[in-house]
Amino acid sequence: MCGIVGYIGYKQAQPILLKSLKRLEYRGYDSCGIATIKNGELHLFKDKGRIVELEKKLPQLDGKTGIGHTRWATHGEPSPINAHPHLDCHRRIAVVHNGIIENYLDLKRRLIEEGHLFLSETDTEVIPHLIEKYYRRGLPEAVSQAVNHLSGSFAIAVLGTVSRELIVARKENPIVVGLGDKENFVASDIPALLDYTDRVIYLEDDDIAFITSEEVKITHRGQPAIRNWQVIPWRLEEAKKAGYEHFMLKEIHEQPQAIRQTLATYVPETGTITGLDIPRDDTEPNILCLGCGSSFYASLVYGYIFDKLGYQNIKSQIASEFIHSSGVKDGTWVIGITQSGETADTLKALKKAKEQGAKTIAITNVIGSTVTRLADHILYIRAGPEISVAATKSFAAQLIIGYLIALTVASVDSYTRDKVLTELRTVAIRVKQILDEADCLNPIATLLTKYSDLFLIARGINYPVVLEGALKFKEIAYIHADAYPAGELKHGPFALLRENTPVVAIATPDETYQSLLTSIKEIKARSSPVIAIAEEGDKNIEQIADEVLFTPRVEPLVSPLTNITILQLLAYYAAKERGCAIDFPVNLAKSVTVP
Ligand code: F1P
Repeated sequence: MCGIVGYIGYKQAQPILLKSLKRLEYRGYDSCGIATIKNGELHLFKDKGRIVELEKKLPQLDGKTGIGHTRWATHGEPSPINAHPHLDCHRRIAVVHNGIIENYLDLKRRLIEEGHLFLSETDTEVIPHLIEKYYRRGLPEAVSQAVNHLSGSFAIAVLGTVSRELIVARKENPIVVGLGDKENFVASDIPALLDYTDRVIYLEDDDIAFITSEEVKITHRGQPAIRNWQVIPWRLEEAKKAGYEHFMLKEIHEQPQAIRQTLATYVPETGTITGLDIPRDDTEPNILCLGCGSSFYASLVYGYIFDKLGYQNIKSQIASEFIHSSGVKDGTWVIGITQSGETADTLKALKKAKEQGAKTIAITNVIGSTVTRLADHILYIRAGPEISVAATKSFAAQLIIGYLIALTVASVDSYTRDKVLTELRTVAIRVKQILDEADCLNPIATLLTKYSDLFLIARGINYPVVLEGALKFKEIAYIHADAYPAGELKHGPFALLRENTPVVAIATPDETYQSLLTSIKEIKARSSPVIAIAEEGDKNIEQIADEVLFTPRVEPLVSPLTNITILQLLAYYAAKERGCAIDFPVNLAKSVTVP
């Protein structure tokens, strides 16, 4: 949820920390701060608001060692006092933290009894005080002792005035160490490091790294540990806006590439599917897909894809709901879908499934992310870094993996398999066609901003697509949007339909088309404006809908990829018209690392 950065080397830390923090703002942006050390003195500046605002007020904090933080509040409102870094009583130790310390009230009470002075309402503040309490023979020993007393989840970076080193520790929250030449870096996520290095070490749970400008020493539960570094496959350009006004628009435009790259990873140009890391030797396994938000909606599309390819043994569940359920039977394939690979609810659910004997498969975009160390099998989507909080290209890439698993698990003949693969290659071109004419969607998006409620409907495989579309309207345009399978309207929602409740209907051709037309007529009879998404050349629809957005012809099975592109663009333009902070929606964060 929060973003952590750290630097130790021969350059001034402040500009590096600020630049890195800006690349992590998608993780939280309600307050921020940095601390540096120079000549044994700690310099601190923190405030409410985003990094650009902090930058305007920030004095020059000298020092070639420093830590920084951008926050998504959990304990205590966004305020300068609650912003990180937090300090011990004597301003000798500074800590930034991502996660939740579950036993902080207990620790805080005891530390106060022992005379420690607390300033904030955060759970984090117990950490510098605990380190202070155990400080005898230096910072490394004190940090190692302090973390043993923390329950909950955390990634922390610690700075002390006495020795020139950075110490980081992790438990169930991400943190990576970036390796430079006579300098080293720390960050919650890769985009923060891309300006400086492409070599990283992913820490494991219960690791502590002791970092100087020359070396990185790691211990695991007190014992020395070796962690090999890896090369980051992403380029810096991919984490920049590249001339687009927002990351979200850029990422929607990268959708054809995300589809193509993900496909190319598992399907050579002329061949069949290879290298899909899924359990072998199981006939007709029970499959349960788990995810949150967009990733969960992707899993719902999987259900329809599998069904259409003749495989019914698949279900989906919201990860945070699965946690409270009785779970799964031994041997079930449990597929955890998570773009970031760090979503706490999905990780928790997957862990539970694994403990119950499930065969776990992770679908993720982030190499080395926590889920890749948890699951038995890993399937990477190749979407490139996704910065905007609202998922777009990762959703499309997740769908591609769904098609490939379905084609592998269902007993489809080679003709069907080749046909679907050809359709998937073609759909990237069709999505590009939509993007080339994206501006035409602007007037309809503007029209939608006139209303405070919006309904979206579809039937069959496009039902999860309207759920995902509605999520985009809520997340970035702050328009209340509800999605329904069209058949459900008459079971309740019709009571809400009026002239001021527009309905966006996906009416692209498939076996549900006629029923969908009937639903549209029923809606029109209740005078709600209908905006239909239909295949180009569809004359029927023009007669009944108020507005029609035409999409290029694709096979119904792959239509979620074209239809979601239209909904993403509509939500984007609506948000833009409303002047919303599109990449950084209020109260949200991209990487939800708290359960
Ligand atoms: C899941 C998710 C995203 C959503 C937002 C919050 O993330 O719900 O779908 O857009 O970013 O988190 P993930 O598990 O796919 O990383």
